[in-house]
Amino acid sequence: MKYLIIILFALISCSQDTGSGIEIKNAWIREAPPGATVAALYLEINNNGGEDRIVSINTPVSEIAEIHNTQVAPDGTGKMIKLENVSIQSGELLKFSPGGKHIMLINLKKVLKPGEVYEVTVDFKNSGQKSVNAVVKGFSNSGDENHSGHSMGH
Ligand SMILES: [Cu+2]
Repeated sequence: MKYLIIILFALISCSQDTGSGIEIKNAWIREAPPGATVAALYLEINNNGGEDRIVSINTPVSEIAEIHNTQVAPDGTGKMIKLENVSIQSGELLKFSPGGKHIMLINLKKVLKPGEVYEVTVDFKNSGQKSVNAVVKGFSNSGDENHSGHSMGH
């Protein structure tokens, strides 16, 4: 019995080991109809390791991926600001979500249809490359109608 418990513990430890403490989850891309040149990618990065920094982001669907922040001016219009060298503190949950920080996929190579899944790779300064699957969601079911004007402002 003791032997079995040890094996179970080893299995649990294994499955929870993310290598560096960085975990990327809830990744999704907003659909891009024919003719669109940009799309927004959203995800969450949970850092259970030491302080780290995002070096670059790559996807198979665009030539460029930039980190942007949306700032709403007093007149209500949204403006996007490019962020460089985004750091993530130890214990931080960094969220990219509609109306705030997002990853802008620029020079799209293809049309993005709801339900499609693409592998996104984030390159961290200390933790190296981490990949996650991002699902494409349509405008109607992404649950953020209030902010759609901001994130589509490109
Ligand atoms: Cu943007």
